[in-house]
Amino acid sequence: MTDHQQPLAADAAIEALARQGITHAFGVPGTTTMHLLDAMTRQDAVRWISTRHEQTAGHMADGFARGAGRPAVCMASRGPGAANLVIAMHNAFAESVPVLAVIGQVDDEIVLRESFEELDMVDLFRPVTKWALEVHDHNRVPELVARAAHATTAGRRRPVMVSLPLDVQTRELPEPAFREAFEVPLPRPAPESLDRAAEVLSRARRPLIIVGGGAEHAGAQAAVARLAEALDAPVAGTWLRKSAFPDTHAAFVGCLGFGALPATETAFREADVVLALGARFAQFTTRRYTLPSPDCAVIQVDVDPEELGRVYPPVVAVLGDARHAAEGLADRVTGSEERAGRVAGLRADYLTESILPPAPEAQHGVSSAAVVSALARARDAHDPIIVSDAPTFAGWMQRYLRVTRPGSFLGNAGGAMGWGLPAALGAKLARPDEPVICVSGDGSFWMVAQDLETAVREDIPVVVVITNNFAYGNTRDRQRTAHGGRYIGVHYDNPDFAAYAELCGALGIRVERDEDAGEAIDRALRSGRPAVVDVIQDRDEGLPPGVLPPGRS
Ligand SMILES: Cc1ncc(C[n+]2csc(CCOP(=O)(O)OP(=O)(O)O)c2C)c(N)n1
Ligand SMILES: [Mg+2]
Repeated sequence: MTDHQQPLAADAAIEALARQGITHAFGVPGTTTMHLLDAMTRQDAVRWISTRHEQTAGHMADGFARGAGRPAVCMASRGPGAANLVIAMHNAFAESVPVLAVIGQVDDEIVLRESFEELDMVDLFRPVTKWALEVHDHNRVPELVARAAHATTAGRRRPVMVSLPLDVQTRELPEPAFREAFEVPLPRPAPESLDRAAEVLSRARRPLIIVGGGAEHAGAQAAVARLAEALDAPVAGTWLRKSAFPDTHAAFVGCLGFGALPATETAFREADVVLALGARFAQFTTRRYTLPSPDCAVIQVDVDPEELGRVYPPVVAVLGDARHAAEGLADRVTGSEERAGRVAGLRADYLTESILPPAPEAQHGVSSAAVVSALARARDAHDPIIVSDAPTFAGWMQRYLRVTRPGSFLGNAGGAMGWGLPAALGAKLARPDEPVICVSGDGSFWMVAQDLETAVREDIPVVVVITNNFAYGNTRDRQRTAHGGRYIGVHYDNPDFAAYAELCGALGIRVERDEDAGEAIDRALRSGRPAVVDVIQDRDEGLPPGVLPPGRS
């Protein structure tokens, strides 16, 4: 029972979250969040999960939001706790994921005296959120907490931070005024803009449709397929958005971005018209802004007006969601035999280039090719969600792992090492009936390995496949190609990760030979337990043949 007479503003904050549809909150407790946690004991709408670091709490909320399609909360206590969260919020911001950070702040009564762990939250989070706010009037807690949660999904999805000073939380609020939750529909594309876009597309000789995360979020797969067929145009995904369009479709020519195949880049380089559906022309997708030719006409469809023309001024800018835009365009465009022939040629090249190269005969440890085969086997047998944290191995999946089901591949284009394990845990909580495999580099896994304990304690059975090359491989490869092979600070030793997993109470399997990888992943998935498959690779194991590290060199 509560030891105070009246409900507090902290209780109202938790109820406001629940009323906005929040079901999961992740975090590390601290002095300034004790009342918020206490309020959670008096309700059961929001499940609290303690993590072993605020970074993982943020990434878990991110993985949950991506898996569920609705926001989750991460919570931290003032200065140090909040600072630990920033990396996760940055990643979610870069990836347009709706995460709400709730921070307990120093009391208003003593703020601005450099009090214990004091740090300006609004300043700290401003660059990594679409809205950062602090509430100073306890009467406004229900309103502003609800608006903060709502803002994560209204318009372009992005993180929001709300800071609640401790003495605001602990004021009595017997009759809070709650807001009703409501959804903001995505903007529908204006028919005139679709008319103009269809005209340009129908006249194009070498069009390319690029589908990004916005298209996947809008559920545009079927509509884009119909458009590609009506227009006779190839379709490319953006970097690591592998499940935005089915690999099996005859118009699909691969994903752009780091590790892209020549056929995919050719489709972009030669295009006279590009239709970008929920895609933002990112650095890797455009090969550092070198792929589109200067005369290429861009038609851009996005729900965020600020994204339209940010990189390339479009000939037609369409404010609206990708699914309705693709549907409207499919009804308007005309096909062409010449273009159909080009699509068939690019597709044939893509299919040839995306055949997995054979594993090298003489090599230490497990080849990356064998890991791709093992993942493909697991995909066929278990239809899992594959979560990619693996910096260097991501290039292998980008090229050679075929993905079809929407929402079945979550890639980390935000860049933060260590996103994978916690994001996989969040995704598993969001979609408990689907198996989840996280593929992580050894360096990345070890940055967040402590949260294997969270997986065991909270019974979240994900399988982590570690491509273990005992190196910051991505960085090592840059030293090889751009710094004359003068290696510094990129090689290290690892503990036995399978033994570590067992110590945490998870299943641990060590794999040392190509032929054992598939069986190990299968066994881990069938165990129904949190599991680590430690795939021992050569110290020089790295990128697919012919792929150079990204960068200027
Ligand atoms: C938090 C963070 N720190 C540093 C980097 C820079 N960085 C990118 S990849 C990488 C090495 C990754 O090593 P590992 O996870 O073992 O994957 P590998 O490249 O060996 O497959 C580093 C240090 C980063 N992206 N994120
Ligand atoms: Mg490594």
